Amino acid sequence: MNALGRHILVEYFGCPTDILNDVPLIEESMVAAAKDADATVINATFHHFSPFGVSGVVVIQESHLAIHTWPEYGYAAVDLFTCGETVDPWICYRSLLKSFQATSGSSIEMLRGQMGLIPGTQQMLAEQREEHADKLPSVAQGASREAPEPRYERNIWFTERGEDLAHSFRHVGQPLYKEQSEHQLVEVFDTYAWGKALTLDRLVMTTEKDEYVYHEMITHVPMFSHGAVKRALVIGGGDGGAARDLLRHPGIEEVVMVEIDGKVVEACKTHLPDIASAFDNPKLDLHIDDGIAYVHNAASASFDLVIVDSTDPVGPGEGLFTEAFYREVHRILRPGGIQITQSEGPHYAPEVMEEVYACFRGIYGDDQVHCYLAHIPTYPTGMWSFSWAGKAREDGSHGHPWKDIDAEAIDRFAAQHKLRYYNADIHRGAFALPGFVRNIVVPSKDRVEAQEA
Ligand code: SPD
Repeated sequence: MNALGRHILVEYFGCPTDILNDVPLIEESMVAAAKDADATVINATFHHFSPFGVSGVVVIQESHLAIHTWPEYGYAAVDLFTCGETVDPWICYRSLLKSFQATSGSSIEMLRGQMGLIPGTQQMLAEQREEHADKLPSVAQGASREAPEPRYERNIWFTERGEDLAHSFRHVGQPLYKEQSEHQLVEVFDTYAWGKALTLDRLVMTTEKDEYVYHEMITHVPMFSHGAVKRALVIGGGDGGAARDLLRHPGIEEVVMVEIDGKVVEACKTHLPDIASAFDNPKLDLHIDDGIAYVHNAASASFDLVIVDSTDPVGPGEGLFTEAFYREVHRILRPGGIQITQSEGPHYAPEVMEEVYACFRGIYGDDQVHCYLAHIPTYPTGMWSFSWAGKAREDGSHGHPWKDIDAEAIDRFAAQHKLRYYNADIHRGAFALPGFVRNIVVPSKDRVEAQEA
C-alpha cells in the first residue's frame, strides 16, 4: 500500500429515518462493521441530538470509524479510516450499507500518509525503534511479547436537548422499553449515574435515583398544608410516584389518577416497580383518559387536592398549562382545597412560571398563590418549581402553605416512611425564594429592578 492508512469518505442515501435516529442500533452496526473487518475495537461514543440525528465514533486499534446522521434526509456521512494492511475498510462500507438499509452509497478513497510524501520516514522509524528498544524490559527480564488485550468500552449517551442547553446521561445501550404510543415516544433507559430513567419524547420524566425529591415535594407539601385531605386527584403522574406518596397518608380515602397514556403506566410497572408500587392499592382509582376532559366532567367541589403532575408544556402536556384548565381545577376543588402544579425551572423556563402565576393569581387571588422549590438534578438546570394555590374555605378564610403546619407530625411521618428529602424544615424552607425567582412569580408592578453592576 505504501501509505500509513486508507481513508474512505462515505455517503449513504435513502436510509429509513428510524434507523438513523436510533443510537444503540447505530452503535451496534458500527461496532459490527469494525469486527466484520477484523478490526480491534477499543472504545465507542455515540450521542443523540434532539430532535434528530446521531453522531458517534468507534475507535479501533487500527484507527477509527465515525458517523453523523441526518435522519430527516435519510442520509449518513461516514468516515472509515484504517491503518496497516490487515483491516479492509471496504468490508466496513458493505456491512454498514446493509445495516442502514441504504438504497445507495457513494464513496471516495484516499491514501493517508503516503510514504513518498513523508521525507525520511523509513529512516526516522528505524531510529525510533532502536531508541525505544533500549528502554523496554527484555523478555529475559519477564516482559511479554504480547500486546495487552485492549478493553472495549461502550459509551452511549442519551441527550435531552433544549434550544440552548442540553444534558446527557450515559446508558448501557438498547432502551429497556421503547414504544411509540398514540401520544408520545415512551422509553426507559438503564443509565449509569441515575438508575433507570423514564423519558417521554426524549425528555426526562423521572429516574430511580432522584425521583423521591419530586414525588415527596409534589405530594407531602400540600397534604400537610391542608391537613385533612380525603379525596385527591392526580392529573398525569403515570409513573405512579405521586400516587404512591399520597397513599402513605392513612387519612386519605381515595386517589383518582388520570393518565392519558397507558404505555407510561405499562413501562413503569415493568421497569420502575419501586415508583409504580401503588397501582394495586384499593384506594387508587386509575383512569387512562384525557385529564382535561376528566376535570371538565368532574362534579364541582369534589376534591380536596388536585395535583397536576404533567410533562413539560409541549405535546400532550400543553393543555394542562392553560387558564381554562386551571379554572376548571378551581371549580372541582372543595372549599379550602389546594391545587399543585409542577411549573418547570426558574432558570430554564421563567416564562412558563410567569404565565402560571399570572393565571393562578387571577383565579385564586394574589395572596393565595405561592411558589416552592426543590433540587432535582436530572431536570434541566436542577432547580425546579411547584406552584401552590389555595381555594377559600367556606367561611371565606384561607389556609397558608407553611405557617400552620404541624412540624412534629411532619417529622414523625418523614421518619416513619424513611423519606429522603421532605421534612418540616424543608417544607418551610422550600417557600423561601431567591430574589430572581420572587421576581418571576410576583405581579410585574411588585418586581424589584436588578441592580446595575
Ligand atoms: N422536565 C421534566 C418535567 C417533568 C415533570 N413531571 C415528571 C413526572 C414525574 N412523575
